[in-house]
Amino acid sequence: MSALMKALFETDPASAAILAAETQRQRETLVLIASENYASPAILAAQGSLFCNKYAEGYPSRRYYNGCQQEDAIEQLAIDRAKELFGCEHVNAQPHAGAQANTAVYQAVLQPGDTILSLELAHGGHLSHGMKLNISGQLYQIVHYGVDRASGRIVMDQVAELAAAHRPKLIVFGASAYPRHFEVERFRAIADSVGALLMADMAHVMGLIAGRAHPDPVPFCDLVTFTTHKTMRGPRGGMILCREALAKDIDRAVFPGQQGGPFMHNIMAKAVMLAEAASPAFRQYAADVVTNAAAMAATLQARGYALCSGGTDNHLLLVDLRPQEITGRDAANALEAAGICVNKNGVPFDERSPMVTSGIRLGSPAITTRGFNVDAATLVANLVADVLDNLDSPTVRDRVRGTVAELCAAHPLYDGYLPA
Ligand code: DSN
Repeated sequence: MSALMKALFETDPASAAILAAETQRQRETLVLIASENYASPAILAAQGSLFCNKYAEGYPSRRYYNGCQQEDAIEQLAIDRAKELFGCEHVNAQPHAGAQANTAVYQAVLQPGDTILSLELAHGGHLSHGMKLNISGQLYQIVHYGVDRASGRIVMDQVAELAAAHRPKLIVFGASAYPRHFEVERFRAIADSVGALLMADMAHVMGLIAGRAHPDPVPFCDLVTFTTHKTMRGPRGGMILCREALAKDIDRAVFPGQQGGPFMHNIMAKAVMLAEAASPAFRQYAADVVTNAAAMAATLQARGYALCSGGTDNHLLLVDLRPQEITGRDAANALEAAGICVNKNGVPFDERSPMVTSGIRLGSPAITTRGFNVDAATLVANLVADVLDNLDSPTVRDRVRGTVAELCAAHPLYDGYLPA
């Protein structure tokens, strides 16, 4: 155990015991939650660094506090690495999360009452794209496009029609539960046809973009937001990329518009994440995430499960459980009991509530970080199907849990972090 961990166990045994239990849970379960991943030891070290002690309101070389030389250096390093990796004009590395990044964009480029055109939450969108209880839904007029009932794909003709009818100031694409690529060039053309700005929220797929395993929207968009802890495999947080013309407004909206002191320890971890994401190993990782998701999709389909949109282009699958007449909640609970963690998820045109749902969302990013290849991903998908086929069978649950334990033992996590 490291000296820092030793200090934690000595200072606060109660908290340390909870961390130990969580470490065990992460080591002994399979994570198929599409938005989760494992940060590297280097990223954990950066997040636990003494950069957490420093106030540094402002931006590199324009701070409101003294003593920020190393804060300037680390934030500039993160910015320069992001510019290089994504080929963008301006970077803001300070948003505490994806929702803050999106809210800052809205504050920067819109006035209250302006119109945003975005994907319906129930069709795979995100809270911060205009849900009525979110600040985005309260400050702005929201118009939503959706997916086609048969194909499960975004209906681009509807996007064009809604844009022409409502003249949005901002068009947003990006999603939390959409398994397909986006028609970026068509979005750009539609935005241009009505004089709207175009924002991509790439929270889910930015790691695939960094690893060149997903079409790159950056050249086509005025603004790109993303979270750093999903496929990017970094610390929890958000970032914004934009054109130089919007740089001042974006920076002002993040600070002082939305936030106070930046989390410098997290910005250090973002810098480390960007170095990792530029490596050849990360390119292989991104390719493997897509290959593993495709293998899981094919396996589940062969076992008789319906996938929204009929498959996947990226890291996630949305299983529609309506034909089996089981709820997403029951499916997710049964899988958790068998050692496999997924989330219940509404499917487009779902009749059930978001707390029950008719689907589950699966993703390959975490198991791929853990070193699972296509054969192992296929086995995992078969285990999922075994549980779903036998939802109430303790025998099947125990057998699957045994296989999960073997898989976890063969793909150890965070060796030496805490005693096993
Ligand atoms: N909550 C995230 C997800 O699970 O996709 C989106 O922010």
